Amino acid sequence: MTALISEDLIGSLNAKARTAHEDDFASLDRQLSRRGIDIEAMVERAMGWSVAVPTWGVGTGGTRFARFPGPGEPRNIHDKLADCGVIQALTRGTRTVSPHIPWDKVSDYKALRQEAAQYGLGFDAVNSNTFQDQDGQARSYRYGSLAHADAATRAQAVAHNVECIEIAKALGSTALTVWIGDGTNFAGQQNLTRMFENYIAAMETIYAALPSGMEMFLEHKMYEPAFYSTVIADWGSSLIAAQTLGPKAKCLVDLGHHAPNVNIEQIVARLIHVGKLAGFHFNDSKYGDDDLDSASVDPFRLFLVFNELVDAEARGAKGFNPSYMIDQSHNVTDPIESLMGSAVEIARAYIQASLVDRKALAEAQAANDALGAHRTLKAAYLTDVSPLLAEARMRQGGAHDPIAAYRADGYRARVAQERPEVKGASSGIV
Ligand SMILES: [Mn+2]
Repeated sequence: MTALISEDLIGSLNAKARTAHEDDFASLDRQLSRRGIDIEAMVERAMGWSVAVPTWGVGTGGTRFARFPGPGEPRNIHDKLADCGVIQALTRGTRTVSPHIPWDKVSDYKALRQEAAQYGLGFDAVNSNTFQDQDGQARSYRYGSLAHADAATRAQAVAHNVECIEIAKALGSTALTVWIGDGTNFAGQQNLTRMFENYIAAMETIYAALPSGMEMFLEHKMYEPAFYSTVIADWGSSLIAAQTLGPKAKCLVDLGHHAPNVNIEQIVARLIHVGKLAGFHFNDSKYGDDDLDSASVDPFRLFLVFNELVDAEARGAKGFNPSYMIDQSHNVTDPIESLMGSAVEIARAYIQASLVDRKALAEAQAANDALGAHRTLKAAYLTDVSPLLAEARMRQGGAHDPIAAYRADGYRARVAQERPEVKGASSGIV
C-alpha cells in the first residue's frame, strides 16, 4: 500500500483528539444503551459502509459559464486515483472509484486496476459519455446519441458503450452507467415517441453485450442540456426502459435530477418495490441539478432516503443491492475536502437511519399516530453520531477529523509542485 498522507501525522492528530473523543463516545454509548441500541454493532455497521468517489469529482468542476481551476489539479486518471486514495486513507469509507470514459481512458486497464489497488481502491460503475464529441469520431452528438434520428450515429454511440463494457470487465467493475443528454430544445424538433423507441433499440444492443454478473444503470435527468424535452427525463421513463430491457437493467437515482420539491424518497421506495433500484448519485441542490455537496442544503432529505434504504434492508426486500456513488461538482472548495466531507455526511445519514426504532415506528403507523411516527424518525435524525463515525474511521486507520488532517498534511501544496495548472481540463458534471 502506498501512503499518500503521513500515517504518523494521522496517528498524532488522533492521539491529540483521543481524550475528548472517548468522552463523547462514552456519552453516546450511554444514550444509545438507554434506547436499546448496541453502539458496537453500529460501529461495525459504519465500518462496513462505503460510497464510491467519481473520478471527475476530484478535479474542480465548473458551470456552463466558467471553470476556475485550483492548484494541484489532477492531470489524468493517475493523479485522480491518488486523490481518491487520499480520500479513502482519511475517511476509510470510499473504497471504490467510479471512472468516466473517455476522460479516464488508458491503454492498459489491468495495470490501472493494480495501480488503484495500491491505494486500497477498486472500481465501481463505469460511466459512458455520448453527451459530447470525442476527438476523431465520425459523427457528432450535437443532436443526440442513442436516440439520434440517424442510425449510424446511434450505432457509433452503441459501439462506445460496448467498449465501456469491455473496460469495465478489465477493471473488475460490475456495472455500466448510461446517461444521455438526448432531447430537444423545440416543440416539434423530433418525434417524442420515435426518440424513445430509438433509445430502447440502441440500449437493447448494449444490453446484449453485458456479460453475466454485470448490470446496466440507467440515469434519468429532468432537463439540461436539452430544455424542451429529454428522452430519459424521469424515473417513469427510466423504469419503462429498464423493464423493457430486462433484469440486468436498473434505475439510478441522482438526487439532483428531479423537479424541485419532488418526493425523492418515495421514488426510491417505488423502485425498491419493483426490484429496480440500481443505486445513487449523491449530491445536494436548492434549485436544479446543482451538484452541491451532499447534505449541505437538506440533510433531512438525505436521511429520509436512507430511511427507505435501511427499511428495505431490514425487511429483506427482493433484489435490493444498490450501488452508492457521489456525483458532485466542486466550484469553490478543494474537491478532496468536499468529497471527504460528503462521504462523512452520507455515512452519517446511513447510521442515523439505522437508529430508527422500526418497531415503535410500525406501531405508531398502525395506530395512525402521525406525530408519534414522525417523532420516532426525528429521534434518530437528531442523534449526533459523530463520535461513532470517528470511531469507525480511526479503528480502520483513518482520521478523527479527515479535513483537519488533510490540511495539516499539506497534500494539496505538495502536489501543486508536481502538477502544473491545466487550462480547460474537462469539468465533470454528469
Ligand atoms: Mn449523476
